[in-house]
Order: sequence, then structure tokens, then C-alpha cells
Amino acid sequence: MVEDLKRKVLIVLTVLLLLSSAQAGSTDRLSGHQCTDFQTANFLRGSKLKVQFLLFTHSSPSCGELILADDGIKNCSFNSSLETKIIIHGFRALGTKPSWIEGLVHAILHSSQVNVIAVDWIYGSTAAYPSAVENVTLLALSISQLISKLLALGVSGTSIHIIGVSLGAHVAGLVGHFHGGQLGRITGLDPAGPKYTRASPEERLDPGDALFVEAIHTDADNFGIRIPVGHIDYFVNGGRDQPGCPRFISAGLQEQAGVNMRKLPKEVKVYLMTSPSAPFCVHHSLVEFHLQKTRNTVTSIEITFFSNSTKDTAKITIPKHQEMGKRLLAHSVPLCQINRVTLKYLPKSQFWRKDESFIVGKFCAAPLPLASNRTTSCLPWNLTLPSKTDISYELPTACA
Ligand SMILES: *[C@@H]1O[C@H](CO)[C@@H](O)[C@H](O)[C@H]1NC(C)=O
Ligand SMILES: *[C@@H]1O[C@H](CO)[C@@H](O)[C@H](O)[C@H]1NC(C)=O
Ligand SMILES: *[C@@H]1O[C@H](CO)[C@@H](O)[C@H](O)[C@H]1NC(C)=O
Ligand SMILES: *[C@@H]1O[C@H](CO)[C@@H](O)[C@H](O)[C@H]1NC(C)=O
Ligand SMILES: CC(=O)N[C@H]1CO[C@H](CO)[C@@H](O)[C@@H]1O
Ligand SMILES: CC(=O)N[C@H]1CO[C@H](CO)[C@@H](O)[C@@H]1O
Repeated sequence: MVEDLKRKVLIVLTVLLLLSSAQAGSTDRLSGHQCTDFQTANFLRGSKLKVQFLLFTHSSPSCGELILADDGIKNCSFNSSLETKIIIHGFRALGTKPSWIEGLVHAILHSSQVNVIAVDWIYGSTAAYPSAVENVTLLALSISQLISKLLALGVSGTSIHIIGVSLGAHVAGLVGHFHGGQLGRITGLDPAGPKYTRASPEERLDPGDALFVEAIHTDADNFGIRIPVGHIDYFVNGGRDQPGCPRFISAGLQEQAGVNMRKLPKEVKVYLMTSPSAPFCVHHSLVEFHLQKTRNTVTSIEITFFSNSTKDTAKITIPKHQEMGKRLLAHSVPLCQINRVTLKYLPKSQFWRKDESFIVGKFCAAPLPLASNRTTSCLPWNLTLPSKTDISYELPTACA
């Protein structure tokens, strides 16, 4: 009886396994290769990291092509003349595939002709968070080896962009560190906080890890890191809970908010806003104020953009002894619909010393992303801003 039962259970398990492998082994009609999906580690937690690299291309964005580590990358659809985006997920408590992977892959391939490689380290990322953290170095080494193979194929380091989510952001940092900070770009999406907030820059994502490092903070009050880790750190809606959708922000967002990084100062914190509903995006402008003469105290100027129906504000802070301050201003209509701007100088009066009663300088604004032929427009004279007074200017712009 017991033997019988065991045999039945075995048969059922075998059928289940066959069914699941049949599903995983579907073939993509266009490319002719087998489609491979993420692993699931909920009951078979092994002792190996079992990293899988899944390649997605423009012609088959739904079919992951397993890149075999030993075979090299030649015999697959990888196109070495295109840019490469490598996606690294984070801690997976339940050992399941991240629900956002497909959406992110599709969003990237929809907007650009690139190679997308999703790193599946489900096995190492599950169980307890501290043990996932302990697996990070080994994982980073294996991703580095893959990148070395890509470089050997003639891929340029600058064409590699790593997108790391949560714990994956620090993995991306480590990978970049192993490549001497010479890879093109790292985007940390909500870089993980626990065990990293007090870590040294070598251990966590930091601006030295790639030529351009950006981080988008969306959960800094919980699992996310609170400190800036990139050349630019976006604290979306203050970096804490998000309007409408409190978890993950759509890849639409980061592509469209794309800042032309080289023209911005190093290591700035940027707070960026989203609307509570899809597509979450707002428009961004870079606003600048140049002082006619530097001051020995911090200068704050409140900038407000008005359209026929909207009003958006940001505060420019110019550090003491510096000539210029800039800031990202988020507005819900395109810059061309902004028809008025007001500037208000906020003096820093302390009871033992009064600040100057006015400042003189120049105001400029440019829509983001900055075009290569920079489209900054400035109000064409030296403005005098009396303290605590809104000074209003027409912006004679129009939509093309
Ligand atoms: C690789 O991408 C380039 C640029 O899009 C394209 O011209 C070329 O045909 C692609 N190569 C292959 C083998 O698909
Ligand atoms: C504005 O200020 C700058 C710096 O002091 C000066 O060089 C320039 O001549 C001024 N322009 C006008 C129109 O007053
Ligand atoms: C704003 O209002 C003015 C005057 O009513 C109108 O001419 C203009 O077309 C409006 N602009 C937009 C973007 O709606
Ligand atoms: C800037 O460059 C874009 C694309 O290269 C072009 O379409 C546009 O006309 C240029 N604008 C100016 C002001 O030169
Ligand atoms: C899959 C894997 O290698 N997991 C390891 C992650 O790190 C913990 C702690 O060192 C190990 O116990 C796991 O075996
Ligand atoms: C994508 C690709 O080029 N696949 C080839 C890999 O190698 C096998 C056997 O050599 C070919 O049959 C595939 O077409």
C-alpha cells in the first residue's frame, strides 16, 4: 500500500515536472531558439548560486534566450554593435520571479534597439535577506565574467548600462567596481538600505562605480537607502511612499525623465515628482540663477512656473561664495506652455545679522533632457530681486 502510494506520488511529480519543463521549453517562432524563463526557488533551495543570464532582443522581447557561460556569447542573438542593458533584481523572499521584469524588458525594447540581459539569481536571493547579501560578491563576480566576455567580443565598456533594483543596485555597484568604474552607466532603482547605509563606498553603489551613476529613490523610509549614492540621486516625491502606486515606478519614468548627465554638476541630489496615475511623468526643466556678485552667505530663490492652469515651484540654493545655483523644476505641462515665471529672493536673516535687501543676477531655464545643442533660454537682463517679493516675468514661449 505504502509503496503504491509512493509510486503514485512519484508519477504525479514527474508529470508536473514534465509539464513545467514543457512550458519553460517553448520555442520562439521568430528566432528559432528555446525560450527560458526565470527559475523558482521555493522548494528546491540548493547550495549553488545557479545564475542564469537571459537575453532579450527587439525581435523577441518575450522570449528569454539562455546565454550559456561556457559557450561564450557568439552563438546567440547578442548583437555586439548595440548597447547592452543588464538588469539585476534584488532580494526575493519567496524565491519567485520578479513581477516587473517583463514590463521593464518590454519598456526598454519598445523604446530602443538594445541587447537586454536579465540576470536570474533567484536561488541566491531567496530565504533570509542577510544570506542574500552574503551571496552578492559571488554574483557580482559571475556578472563581471559575463561582461568580460562581452568586452572580448568588441563591445565597448561605455555601451554597457546596468540597471539594479534594490539589492541588485549594490550588485551593480560591485560589478562596476570590478571594472574599474569604466562601464558606461549604472542605474540604481531604489537601492537597498539594510546593511548598506553605513557600508563603505567599495561595498555599496557609489559614484565611482561607472562613468555615470544615477539612483532613483522611491522607498527611502523603509527598505531603500536614504543617502545619495550616485552622480545624480532622484528622490521621487521625496523618496518615500509613492502616490497611487506605492511600490515600483514604471520604466517609462526613468527613460522620459532622462537627464543629459554630462552637463550637470557632479553628485547632486534631485527630487523629482510624479503624478499619481499613469504615465506618472511630469516635465522637467533645469532652472539656474547666476549672481552678479558672489555672496558670503547661502542664497535661496523660489522659482514658480505658471501656465494657464498650473503652478509649480522649486527653490534654487546658491552655496556661499558661488556664482550659480541650479535645480530641477517639475511641471505638469510642457515648458512651451509655461507663460509666466515668478522669482522670489528669500533672504537668510538671522537676528544678529540682516541679509542684503536685494540681489542682482540672471535667470535661465532649459527643458530636460538637454539637447546636444543646448536649448537654454535666459531672461535677457540683470534682474533685481527685492527680498520676499514675487517678481513676475512673461515667458514668451510657444509650442512648435
Ligand atoms: C546589429 O545591429 C545593427 C544596428 O542596428 C544592425 O545594423 C545589424 O544588422 C545587427 N546585426 C545583426 C546580426 O542582427
Ligand atoms: C549684468 O551683470 C554683469 C556682471 O556684473 C555685467 O557684466 C553686465 O554688463 C550686466 N548687464 C547688464 C545689461 O547690465
Ligand atoms: C492660455 O490662455 C491664452 C489666453 O486665454 C490663450 O491664448 C492660450 O492659447 C492659452 N494657452 C494654452 C496652452 O492653452
Ligand atoms: C537642435 O538639434 C536638433 C536635432 O539635432 C534640431 O532638430 C534642432 O533644430 C536644433 N535646434 C537648434 C536651436 O539648433
Ligand atoms: C545559492 C547560494 O549560494 N546561497 C548561499 C548564499 O549565502 C548563504 C550564506 O553564506 C549560503 O548559506 C547559501 O548557500
Ligand atoms: C542563434 C544561433 O546562431 N544558433 C545556432 C547555435 O549553434 C547551433 C549548432 O551549431 C545552430 O543549429 C544554431 O542555429
